[in-house]
Amino acid sequence: MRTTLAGAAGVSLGGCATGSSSLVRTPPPDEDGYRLWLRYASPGAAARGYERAMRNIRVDGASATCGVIRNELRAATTAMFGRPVPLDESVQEGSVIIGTPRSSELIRDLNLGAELEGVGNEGFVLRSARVEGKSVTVIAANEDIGALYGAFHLLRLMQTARPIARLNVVERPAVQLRLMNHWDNLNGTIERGYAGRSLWQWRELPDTLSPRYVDYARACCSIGINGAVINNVNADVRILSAEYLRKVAALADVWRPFGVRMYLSANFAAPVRLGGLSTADPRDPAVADWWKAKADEIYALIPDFGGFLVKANSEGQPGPKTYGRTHAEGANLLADALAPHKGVVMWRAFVYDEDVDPDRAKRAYLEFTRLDGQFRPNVAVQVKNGAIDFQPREPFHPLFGAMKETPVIAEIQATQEYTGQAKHLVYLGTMWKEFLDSDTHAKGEGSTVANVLAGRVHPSRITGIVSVTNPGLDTNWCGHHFSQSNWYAFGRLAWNPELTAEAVAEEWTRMTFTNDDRAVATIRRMMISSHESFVNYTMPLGLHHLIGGDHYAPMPWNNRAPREDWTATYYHQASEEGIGFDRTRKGNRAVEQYFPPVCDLFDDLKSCPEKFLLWFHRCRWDYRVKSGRTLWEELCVKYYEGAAQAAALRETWQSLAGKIDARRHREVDERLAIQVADAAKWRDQILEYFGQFSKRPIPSDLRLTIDD
Ligand code: BDP
Repeated sequence: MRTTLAGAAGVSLGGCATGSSSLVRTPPPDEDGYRLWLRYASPGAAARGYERAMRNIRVDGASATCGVIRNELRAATTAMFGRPVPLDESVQEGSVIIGTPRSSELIRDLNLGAELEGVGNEGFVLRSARVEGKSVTVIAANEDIGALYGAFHLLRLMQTARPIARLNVVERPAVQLRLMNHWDNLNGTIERGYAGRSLWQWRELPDTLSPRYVDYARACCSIGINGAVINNVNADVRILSAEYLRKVAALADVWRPFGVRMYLSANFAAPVRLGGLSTADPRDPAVADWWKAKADEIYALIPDFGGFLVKANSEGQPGPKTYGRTHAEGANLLADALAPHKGVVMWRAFVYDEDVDPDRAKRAYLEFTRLDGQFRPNVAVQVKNGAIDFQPREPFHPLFGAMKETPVIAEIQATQEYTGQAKHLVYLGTMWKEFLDSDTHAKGEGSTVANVLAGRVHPSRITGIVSVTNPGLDTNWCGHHFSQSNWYAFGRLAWNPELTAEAVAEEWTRMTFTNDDRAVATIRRMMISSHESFVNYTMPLGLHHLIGGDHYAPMPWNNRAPREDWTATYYHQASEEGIGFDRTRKGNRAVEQYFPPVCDLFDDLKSCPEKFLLWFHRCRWDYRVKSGRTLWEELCVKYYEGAAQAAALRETWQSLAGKIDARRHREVDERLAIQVADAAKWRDQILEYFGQFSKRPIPSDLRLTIDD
């Protein structure tokens, strides 16, 4: 039996969450984290003002999306005020009126033409206005989905204790594709997933629909995410079989009213492995026919299917190079099949063929820049934020800004593969802002990555930011309660990369934990410093890929793997002389992949930001860094600082006892205990290892701080 949308969306919100008075001494009731940032806690003292501005809600329009707006507002107001705000047609002092010029005469009469023209299909205008002589709040959009985003915006203002009396908000998303990338396998496991098994119940689908599918879509939609690739990039061909497509279509049906479109990872060898052809060569007409027929089959089931994501000729995946063809020929093959249906191909640039260059960091740029101009209009190249692989810190990938005629979309990773795997509290909003704000100088100053992604540097047919994501079947979706903040930050920053990491952290904290100003400030500070601390106790000063095993603990001694570029020693190159990878003009010239003056900045030892020092430079152990210390001393300082910061993080969290419900407080604390122990252990192991090369002791004052 199918669960109805209304039922699932309304009911699953559950009971009401607790308020925020700073007078509260006993902790609020336990919560399990299921409701994410959609708890709709009582707004405390602000409730009366909100209720005055929300006497009734009028949603003009009959679509399923309008139904979602009604459900969400009814459930939210019930939780916040203890009673639902009536949904009716009346216009009175304090009405909230929602609609589009097509669905609503009232909205049409407001003459918002100019503003609405600027907000596109997904944007909205949220405004305090006078209608029929009454003070009302209006959410106007061109399409119902824009109105839904506007409703979530209004609810966010209330959840974060902001005034809603004199509103004048005009919003539109910065990029078109804001997609979750799930690395979920058909057997229910998740590659690099740390929050339980896959959300998608393949055995139950298509007939039984878990209410979680609705809550997932609500969560995505509430932060502007408008699509999901639901299967692993290491793609099982069966996802394209008739049997699975029916299941996929059932999920797409659930998500449609929330504006969450369905995308699939496609295996390039599908014509052979699924279709029984003898080749998957893009130049073979039978192969092209197979993909065309497959696309037609998909669109018959899912008329608004978004398109394919492809990992080709990377880490053992099949691809066009298997047949002596280029990535462009491969991408175009699928693009031609999707084009009649307006679907897109997201072709990943996560490739690092050893034949291309000895340095893994240089390979994708070399392969893809030479193909610029050869892709079909409905292809975008999907590029990870850095040139290696979601390291705790990387300089931005040189492909951003370098492709003038090919849309480039960014892939970031909210699942914390290399950043503590939902055991460590690491808020990634700061790291992503560092990436988005990086100036590529592709067309002079101001060519930031965010501007490149928004198509403001090179005009772009397709724009997007996607994230490898973290939810699984764990009750709190993400394993660590704080890992939810990375899902949240992805959505918010993809919608608006101009937001600050601080603002996003604060919003999330208020919605997820409490509106107590002091507690909020404390949690925000914890979140903002957490990424730098993690870098400090794992890979400071530009070190990267000090990893092995399951990518959790740093293992700088790892010198054995099926490929050299999967070891750690390949990257740090520590010896008695020094440490670091020489990517300067005197070294392997990787810096030249960046535009001037970025290449000069990175190339010159004096100007290279120290956070990237050993990424670009090989330095002697006694090299003097800016602090006046030797490199070895500085490394020791960073690792000690990081471990101390981890310990301080836990102490700060413990000071919040009583402000946060006991259950979530305890569960976070338990993980912080692991983080503190790991940070100290990793510091000691890593410094002991590098000490064998530097032949220097750890400065005694550092050791003293610990022994004390
Ligand atoms: C790496 C992961 C691996 C993925 C690969 C990818 O370790 O599991 O398959 O990236 O992005 O980060 O394709």
